[in-house]
Amino acid sequence: MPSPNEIKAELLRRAAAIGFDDCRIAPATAPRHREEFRAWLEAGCAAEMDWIARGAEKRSDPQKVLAGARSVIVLALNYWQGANKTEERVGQGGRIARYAWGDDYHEIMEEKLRELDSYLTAAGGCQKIYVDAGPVLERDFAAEAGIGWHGKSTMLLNRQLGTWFFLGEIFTTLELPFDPPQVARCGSCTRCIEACPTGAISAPHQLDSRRCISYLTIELKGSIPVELRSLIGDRIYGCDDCLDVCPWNRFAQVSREAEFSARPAVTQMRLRDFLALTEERFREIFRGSPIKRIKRRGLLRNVCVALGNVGTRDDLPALTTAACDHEPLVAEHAAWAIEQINERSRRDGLLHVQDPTNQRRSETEFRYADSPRRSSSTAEAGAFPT
Ligand code: B12
Ligand code: SF4
Ligand code: SF4
Repeated sequence: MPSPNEIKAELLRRAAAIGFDDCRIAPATAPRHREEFRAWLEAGCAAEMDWIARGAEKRSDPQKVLAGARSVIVLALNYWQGANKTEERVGQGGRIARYAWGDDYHEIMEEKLRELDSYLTAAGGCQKIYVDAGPVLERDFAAEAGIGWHGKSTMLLNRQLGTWFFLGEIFTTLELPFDPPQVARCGSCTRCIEACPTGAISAPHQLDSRRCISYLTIELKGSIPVELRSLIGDRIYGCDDCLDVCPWNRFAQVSREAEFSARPAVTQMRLRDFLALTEERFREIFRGSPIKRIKRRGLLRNVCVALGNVGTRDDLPALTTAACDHEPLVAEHAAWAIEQINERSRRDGLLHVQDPTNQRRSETEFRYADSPRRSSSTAEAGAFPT
């Protein structure tokens, strides 16, 4: 049998060979922030994600995940596709969070993790693998293993990858040499907190899902609270604002995974084109994409909110059809969007009449004047956190 050091060396070699960007090991002990996690649940910050509370016991004790677990191997996979692509689409196609531009990371990572699992089984271990969906506080194990540190946005930050990476874990009964945690490097920076359009980061390391656009556009199944709709702007799936502003993303390198590159639906469709999608066409376009999870009804709901915020009178015919959609969720949000556009047009008309120079504001100017706060890009980042 190889020694623990030999197993670790071979594991790292294989992880790099199959494309992981980092691989480190933490002890399979109770996660450091389990009490904070409990408090987060009790404060209602998980919103309607009841599945998190259901798995709370396991999330607080790795022995309940895998009896006899000794080590948690944490793997990071970069998905960064280069700068500015989302900004280019502002107001046209609606913004989609970068992690969802290409193929679904769950399947891509699970396949890679299974390869490493086979090696560890041959080395005498018994394993369980997780990507996102398991009852695991992934960022706590990742921080303990030294993959990065807990940013104030709650994102895990890595010195080379910034925030743009996924996490996966292998719980194993093998006792492997552990890696040391890293020191936190946010310093006095608070950009992510300031950039959040909805104030969802209520304090450093505290995220209230009830206000987070990522939650509202992906996890929430029903109607989006009316008071939050205007703050969503043109985001139709997830949100990257607290990631975009992070100065550590200056060091991000384009991912080596071709599967994460953007699909045509993500880069080419205009907002109102999404409203014409049938169930069948939606499935075709988003097969193998994370976006398929929210189904046609979820995507069209989000598109209506975005059009309500940035749309023009040209979008009204498509919205009028959507207001009769067979899904009441879509119909309700379409009716709201029509009201918003009409209201803007009325105000635009008033401004036009009141303006003595008769210089009508351009549609774009008008749109942005009424749109929610926009975040600056990483490229504009000034002070670097110490
Ligand atoms: C539920 C969930 C969400 C929810 C809630 C997010 C949240 N912050 O809790 C919503 C839908 C909002 C969401 C959004 C996003 N998510 Co998400 N999400 C998860 C999931 C499934 C569970 C997170 C969880 O347990 N939350 C409970 C809270 C308490 O835990 P936590 O946020 O991880 O907080 C940790 C630290 O903040 C720390 N902590 C707590 N208090 C304190 C205090 C101090 C002083 C310190 C130092 C630390 C600390 O301990 C906590 C436990 O580790 C994980 C996968 C997993 N199984 O872990 C993915 C995961 C966190 N998500 C991920 C991603 C990519 C996103 C988005 C970027 C997607 C997007 N672009 O729209 C956004 C980012 C929003 C954000 N700022 O976090 C990645 C993050 C990778 C990374 N580099 O960090 C994960 C790890 C999935 C994966 N396998 O890659 N997500
Ligand atoms: S993902 Fe968006 S809404 Fe959620 S905390 Fe970050 S900036 Fe705020
Ligand atoms: S934006 Fe600043 S405070 Fe927020 S995670 Fe990045 S370095 Fe930390």
